[in-house]
Amino acid sequence: MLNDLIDSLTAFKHEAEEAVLQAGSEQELEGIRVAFLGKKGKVSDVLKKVGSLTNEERPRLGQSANETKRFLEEIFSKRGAHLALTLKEKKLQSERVDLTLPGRRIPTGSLHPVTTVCEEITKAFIPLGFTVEEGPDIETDFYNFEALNIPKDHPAREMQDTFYLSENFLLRTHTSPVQIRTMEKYSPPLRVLAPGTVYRCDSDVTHTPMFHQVEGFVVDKKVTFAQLKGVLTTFVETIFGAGVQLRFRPSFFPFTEPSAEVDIQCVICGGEGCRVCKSTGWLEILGAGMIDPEVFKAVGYDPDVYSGFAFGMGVERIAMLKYGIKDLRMFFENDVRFLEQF
Ligand code: 2U9
Repeated sequence: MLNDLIDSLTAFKHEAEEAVLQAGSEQELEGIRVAFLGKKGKVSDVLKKVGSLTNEERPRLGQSANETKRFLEEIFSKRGAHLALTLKEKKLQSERVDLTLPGRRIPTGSLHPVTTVCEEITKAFIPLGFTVEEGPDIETDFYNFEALNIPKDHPAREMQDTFYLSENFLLRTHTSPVQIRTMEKYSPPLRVLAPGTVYRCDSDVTHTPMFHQVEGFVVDKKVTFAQLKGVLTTFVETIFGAGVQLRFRPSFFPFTEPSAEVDIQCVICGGEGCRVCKSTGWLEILGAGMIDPEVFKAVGYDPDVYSGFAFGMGVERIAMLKYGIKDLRMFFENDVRFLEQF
């Protein structure tokens, strides 16, 4: 009997060895381990028969069973370690990263061309001693019109198709109110630039209800029209290049007297005449003039002591001329193929 049992244990070793080699996963291996070494496993079954042995035989079976258990535990442990390693290698292989692959480009945003040109215009005036001021988009009738010598019923109000929010409040039609507010806040001498968004109830191929302006003004004792010409010549040369000709045409604005519209030599044809300049050789780029004494009176400056000049330009128009953009509406369509060119 004892020998039969010991033979069974020896046979288990061979059986288990073969089964373990066949095990392809850790779960399978565990199943085999339980079949041999578990509470209801083959080794336990043999040990249950110890009652039928003599007192001398029992320790011999015990010894043989322990030796079999040690042997089995060792082959399970070795195979387990081997399977774990194989699994890890497979995982590493499948998750392999090719570090030599070129990176994917993440699309980045860029500044809107109107923002860029607005900054360029502003920067052109900084070396001339100008500082920048900003004001609210919603204005009162006083700051947008009255203080600028545009009283109620003045025909100039019709020129600037206004979005009224109420009888007294409106969307500013120009950035000039910023300059009125600046004059109220500070005393001369002043050299100030007012860039910003403006609104007019007007929409066609060459007008949008919202656009951008940069206005500027200088107030001091004895400011002259000659100084205005000097400042604008320097500005034009910074933005459009040295040697570009300017011309001043008489004009009218309620807030300046005398007033002028300023043209530059056509940047497309160099003055020869083309479709952009309508064969004139000139392009209108801004308006300007000496600040009207009535404007000084509205902010409490003495027009007999102080004089000043002011100018104003549309940023979209400057951007169109500088970059040869033919259609104003392109600025507001937000087509990235257009926007990313700047
Ligand atoms: C104060 C006094 C005077 C600002 C000026 C213009 C002439 C002008 C237009 C250009 C194209 C507006 O965007 S546009 O349609 N502007 O022609 N602007 S003088 O004069 C001022 C401003 C503030 C206190």
